[in-house]
Amino acid sequence: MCKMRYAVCTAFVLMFLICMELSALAQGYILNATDKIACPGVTPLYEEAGLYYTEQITLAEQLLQAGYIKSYCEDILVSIDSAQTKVQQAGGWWYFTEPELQALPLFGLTGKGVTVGIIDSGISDHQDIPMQQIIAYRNIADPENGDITDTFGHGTGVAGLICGQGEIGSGACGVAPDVNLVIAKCIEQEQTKMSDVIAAIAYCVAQGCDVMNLSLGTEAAVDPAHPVLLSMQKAVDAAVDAGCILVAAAGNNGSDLNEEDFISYPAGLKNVIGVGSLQSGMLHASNSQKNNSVFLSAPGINVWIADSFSQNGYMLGSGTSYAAPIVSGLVALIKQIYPDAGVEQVQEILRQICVDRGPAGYDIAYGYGAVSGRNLAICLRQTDFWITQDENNVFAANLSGDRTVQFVQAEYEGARNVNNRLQILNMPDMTTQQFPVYESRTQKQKFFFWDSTNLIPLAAHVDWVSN
Ligand SMILES: [Ca+2]
Repeated sequence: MCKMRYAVCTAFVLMFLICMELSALAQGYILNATDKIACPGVTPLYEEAGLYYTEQITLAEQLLQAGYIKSYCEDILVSIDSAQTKVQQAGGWWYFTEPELQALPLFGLTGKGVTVGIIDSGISDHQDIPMQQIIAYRNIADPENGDITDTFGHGTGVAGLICGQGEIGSGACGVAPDVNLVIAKCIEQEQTKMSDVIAAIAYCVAQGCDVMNLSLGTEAAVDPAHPVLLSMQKAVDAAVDAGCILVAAAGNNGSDLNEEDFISYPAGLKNVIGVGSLQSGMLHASNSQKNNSVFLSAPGINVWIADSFSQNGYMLGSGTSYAAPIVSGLVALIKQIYPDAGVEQVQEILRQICVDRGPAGYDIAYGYGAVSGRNLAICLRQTDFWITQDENNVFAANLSGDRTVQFVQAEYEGARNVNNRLQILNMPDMTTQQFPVYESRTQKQKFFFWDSTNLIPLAAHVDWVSN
């Protein structure tokens, strides 16, 4: 069957090779196939999703007539965040000093064992980015060319926000420093094609990515019924079926185009987590897109990013491009605890941990709200640890299962260990208090963290040895 198809296609191609010089090849076509196609002039974009590509409209038409494809459509351009701006100025660690995110590096959740795909302009060597954690890479537009150097100065910043290991106050800091990276370079300069984004998604799935970051999107208004979006949705659905979580920048046209129906894709596609940007104070950034593609918001204005071009290696970056990777990093933490979590479960967790802002409930500026790493840590660790308060105002920490803790009395006099329950007698008047504890079975010192404002444990740095 395949051979027959190949033969038929070959005949088409022989015919069209003659005509090729006469046709305009600048724009290619995405093919929505009924089955696998092996045919000169046709390249696979995402075979599992039935998506292929050709530069020859006549070939696309012939394949349609012969029933090999259900439809085809013109490829469209996708841009790295057009409004992303970078400023040569120090600062910008606010995103890690906000109460909602400040405890993140301490939570013992680092994304270890999770793989994040970065579909962007490549990556350049940077002192804060753990290049050894790159487990696979490809130049999507030019697979023969192994070079994935960041030629635009965007992907490196995105990578730093996901897994940068720099110090707060000097370096690029990410929320999931131990993740593995897959680099799918599909952008040389500002723009790429939707077909390359589809091929990049396919590549990331094939490399076993748990999470994909797409800090890019369509700039011009696209009809939601445009066939290219149907193709893109097929690619997203196939990736989601494979267990991937896709996170995308919602776009930066909030100020210019204050229309609710201006949606950037892929953020606007079903099952893609669209991210809006926040400025200092965790407030909506005015240029961040306002529409129902925004699932939640994250810091994205004047954040300190790794930069491959500036002299000191850093810039202040702004745009939803830089909000999305913070969410991708947080999703990696979710995947660390729940490796099999699908997009619906991840979305439910994200809904729970967001801090509602703006109009009550979901709104098109903040989505479900401002992302909170602190709430995420509580959410992810709640099965390990909980706190009770009795009538004498005694707080007790309990561990699930047969685990026990022994409090190091000398460290904090207001607590004691009673029947393997950690009792905290006098709550310290601090937002977050760190308590060292020993786990009896391993005798290893652990820490947990306590939010005395909300009387909730931020069980962190507790890498319990399972039975
Ligand atoms: Ca709201």
